[in-house]
Amino acid sequence: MSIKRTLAIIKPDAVVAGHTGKIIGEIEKNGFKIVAMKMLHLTIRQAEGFYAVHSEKPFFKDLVNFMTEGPIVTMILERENSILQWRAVMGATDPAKAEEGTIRKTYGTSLQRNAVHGSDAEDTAGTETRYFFNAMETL
Ligand code: IDP
Ligand code: MG
Repeated sequence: MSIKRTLAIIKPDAVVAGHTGKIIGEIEKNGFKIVAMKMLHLTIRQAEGFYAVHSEKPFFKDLVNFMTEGPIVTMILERENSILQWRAVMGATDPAKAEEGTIRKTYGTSLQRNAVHGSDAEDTAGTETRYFFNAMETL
């Protein structure tokens, strides 16, 4: 298995609650290398662009409002099989259904306010990392 990259986001609910450090600790403990990281406060347009794939979903507007309500921390993570491994560490989308010990189970508070994001496939990992980080930042 080759070393691959994925995009992780600590969402506004987890940042404002003061969980950033603990979540970064979980990431490192699980063997991911953080190869790029930045904190930023998304505009509505930026959040709409990031979640464009969900633009027809009934929860889209609420999701965009949530993702713009405060700062986020976005990171590129690297390890073997990083996309699936990061999704396993995050847990299921709905914290109520996530496994014990996962980040979403521990820090998520609702289906929407679920603390973290992770890319779901190789193509989206590529698109999403390029959305936040330019070529020079990801060497
Ligand atoms: P994922 O983050 O586990 O990949 P997606 O289905 O891609 O889940 O949804 C993106 C984000 O949209 C979720 O992480 C969650 O914050 C929000 N979301 C997904 N489904 C719902 C819903 O049914 N109601 C409200 N928010 C939702
Ligand atoms: Mg998704």
